[in-house]
Amino acid sequence: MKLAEETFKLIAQDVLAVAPARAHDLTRLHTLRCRADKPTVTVIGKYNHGKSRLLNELMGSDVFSVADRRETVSLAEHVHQDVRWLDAPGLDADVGMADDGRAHEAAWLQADIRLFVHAAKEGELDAAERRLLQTLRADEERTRRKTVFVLTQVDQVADEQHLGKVTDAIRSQAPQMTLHPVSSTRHRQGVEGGKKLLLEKSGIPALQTVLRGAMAAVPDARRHETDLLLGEIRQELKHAQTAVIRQLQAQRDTQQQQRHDFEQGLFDVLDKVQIDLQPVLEFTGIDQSLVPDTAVHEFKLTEGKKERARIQIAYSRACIAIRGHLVKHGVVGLPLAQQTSVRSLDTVMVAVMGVSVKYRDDLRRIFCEQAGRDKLAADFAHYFELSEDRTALATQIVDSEVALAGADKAVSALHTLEHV
Ligand SMILES: Nc1nc2c(ncn2[C@@H]2O[C@H](COP(=O)(O)OP(=O)(O)O)[C@@H](O)[C@H]2O)c(=O)[nH]1
Ligand SMILES: [Mg+2]
Repeated sequence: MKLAEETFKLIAQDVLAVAPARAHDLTRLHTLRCRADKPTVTVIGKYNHGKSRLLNELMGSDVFSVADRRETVSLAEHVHQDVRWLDAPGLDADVGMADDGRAHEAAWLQADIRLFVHAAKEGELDAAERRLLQTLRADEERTRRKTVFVLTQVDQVADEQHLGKVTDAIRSQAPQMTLHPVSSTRHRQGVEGGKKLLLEKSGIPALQTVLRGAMAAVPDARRHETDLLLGEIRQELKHAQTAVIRQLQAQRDTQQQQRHDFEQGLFDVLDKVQIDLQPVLEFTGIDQSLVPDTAVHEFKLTEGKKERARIQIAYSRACIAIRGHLVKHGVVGLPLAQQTSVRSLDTVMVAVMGVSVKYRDDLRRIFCEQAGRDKLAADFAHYFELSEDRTALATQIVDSEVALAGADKAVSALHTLEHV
């Protein structure tokens, strides 16, 4: 069934977003699914080798412009007896890009059958023609689009013997190809003069028979080509989809594992801190740290000062242990939005713990009670998630999710193309 242009365009967009290298195949599919009904025949070959005239003779009318100089700059199209004939510009090394583009369009995007045209009087194929022929052959193997080798202007060659030499030479250059020698001039003379022998000798009727056979095979070839292109694209999309699913899974696993390692590590550190704090927290009698100093004690070392120093040191050690854990897990600073102009305060430790701890009760509350530990775990996890590597990973995951959505969309778009 033919597909609406607009529908195809939307599908192509989705597919191309995932498989940009398939632009050419999609354009061809566009021809196959939206345009093509009549078999399309085009010519391909160098300037002045008689392409336009050959098409005129095959159709039996002078539709396409024939010239001794460079002609046929645009793609000319004519429908004749249910066949779409396309006259393409010539291919030459010194030809501008525009002509090459149009010849490419005709041969690769439009045509079901290509007539590879080479004038007998030019002798052997040149390197560019040989390359082109190889490409056409390879494409025929893949897509089943036929290339027919037409040796034109055979009347221009001195005699049969010379023609034999030329055909032998070309056959050895392109052994897989069958040559179809023709003369448009003889054909025209035969038609106009009603000369049957000349007509036969022109090679055009024989070529028409070959073409009829090729045209009969076009519907099958098109089905094959459509299935082939869709199949290849489908596979590429599935590959892309699988790859992004795997990537996303790996990223999520990493994300989870890192979080788990961070939390587990912090628990272990807090357990150790708690044990280390025990000697400081356990005391008998009165808590000297709570006994205030007075002016009299200003330059004296009191029990209260000693105790408070012990608590400070214990607290510092706890902080060092936690800071070590944070750095190990990439929590090296405050997120940008939270930074102040006072660099020494710009740390996660200060943000979570405050500036200092003086009393045993504070140490107990912060490090030993469940609520305190839970709060530490939650606060540090918060900064862990805001650290550079973690936010980068989170961004990567979002990117992968977007890519996966794109791949899913492309797969279902292609599915539509396959089943509408
Ligand atoms: N003698 C002779 N001249 C031909 C034949 N076919 C084409 N020509 C001439 O070759 C020139 C180029 O032909 P054209 O079809 O325009 O070549 P194109 O550039 O490949 O399309 C024109 O002058 C044609 O009349 C042929 O079979 N015999
Ligand atoms: Mg031409």
